Amino acid sequence: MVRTPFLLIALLASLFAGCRKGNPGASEIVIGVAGPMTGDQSKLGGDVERGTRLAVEEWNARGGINGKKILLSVGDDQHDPKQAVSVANKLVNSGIVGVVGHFNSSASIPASAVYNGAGVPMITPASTNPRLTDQGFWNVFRVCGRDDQQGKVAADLVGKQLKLKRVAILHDKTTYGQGLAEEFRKSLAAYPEVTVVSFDGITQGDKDFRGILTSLKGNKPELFFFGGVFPEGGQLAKQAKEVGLTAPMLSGDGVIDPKFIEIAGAAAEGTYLTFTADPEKMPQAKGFLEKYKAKYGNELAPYAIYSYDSANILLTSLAEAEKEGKLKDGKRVAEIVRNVKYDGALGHIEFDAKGDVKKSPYIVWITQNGKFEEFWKPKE
Ligand code: ABU
Repeated sequence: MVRTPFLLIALLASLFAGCRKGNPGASEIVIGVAGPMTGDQSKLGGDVERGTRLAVEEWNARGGINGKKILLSVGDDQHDPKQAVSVANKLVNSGIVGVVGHFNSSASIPASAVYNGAGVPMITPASTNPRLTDQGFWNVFRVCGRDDQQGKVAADLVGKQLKLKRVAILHDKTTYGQGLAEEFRKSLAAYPEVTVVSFDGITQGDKDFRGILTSLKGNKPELFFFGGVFPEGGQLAKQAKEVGLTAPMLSGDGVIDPKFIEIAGAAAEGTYLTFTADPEKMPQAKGFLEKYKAKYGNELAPYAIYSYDSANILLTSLAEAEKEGKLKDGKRVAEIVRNVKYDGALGHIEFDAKGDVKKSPYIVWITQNGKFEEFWKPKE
C-alpha cells in the first residue's frame, strides 16, 4: 500500500527523464559536443567543450533560437574509434539536431557515418585528416584545415626555409598521426635533396621511446618529424635529449598545447610546430579571447576558438532553418551551413563543396622560452 505512490512517482520520473533525453521539450533544442573528455587528451576535449559552451551560453542569453533554449549534450569518446561510434549513437538517440566534434580524426571519421545515417550535421573544429571530408558526406564540415595542407607547410619548412638534407619521421599509427606523417613525406618529394632516413610508428599510450630514438639517432637526421598528439610528443622531445639526439623535433597541430611544454620541460625548446596564425594577433578574435579567458582562465586552448566558431556556425544555421520550420531537417541545415558566409572569431569562413574551409593558412611555430611563438609563414 505504502509503496504504490513511490512506484508511481518513480515510473513518472523515469518516463519524464526518458522524454527529456530522447525528445527535447518543444521549448528546447539539443546540440552535441564530442571529443576526448577524459583520459590523456582530456585537455583537448575540454577545450572543445569550453569553446562550444561559451557560444551556447551567449545564444541562450540572447533568447536561444526563436525562444527555444539550447541544451548541450556532451559525449566522451576518449579518442577511441569504437567509443566514438557509441557516443555518436547516444547523442543521436538523445535528439541532437547537430554536433560540434569530434576532436580526433580517428573518432570523427567513424562517427560521421552514424551522424550521416541519422541526418545530423556535424562540424569538427579539429579533425584534419583529409579522409573525413573526402568521404563525400553531405552532413560533414570542418572549420580547421587538412593534413595535406599542413604536411606541405612542414615539408616547405624543411626543404625551403631550413634547407635540411636528412630527416627522420615518426608517427603514432593513428589516422591523424600516420596520415600527417605520410602527407609530410609525400610533400618532401618536391625536395629531392632531402632524404627521409627512416619512417617508423610508435604506439599511442606508451611512455618510453628511448629505444626507437636511439636507433633513429644512428641515422644522423638533422630533424625528426612526429605525427601525433602532445602526450607522446612531449615524451619524445624529452627523451630525444636524454638519448643525445640533438636534432629538433617538428610536429603538427596535435602537439601545440601547453601540456606539451609541461611534459617535455626544457627539451621542448626549439621544437617546430605547424598550426594556423596566432589569434592573439587577430583583431576579430579579441572579443572571444576576452570572454574565454574571463570564464576559463588564461591557459592556452588552441582549438577552443575553432570550437566557438563551429558552434556559432551550427547555431546560426539552425536558427535559419527554424525560421523555415525546418530545424529538424538535417539536410536543410547542412545546406545552410554549406552556403554560410560567416565572420567569426577566426575571421571569414566559407565552406567548399566537400565541407572544407576555403582558406586554412598554416604557418610554423617554434617553442621558445617556454612559449609558442610564430616562426615562419610560407608565401601565399
Ligand atoms: N588535428 C589535430 C588532432 C586531431 C586529429 O586527430 O585530427
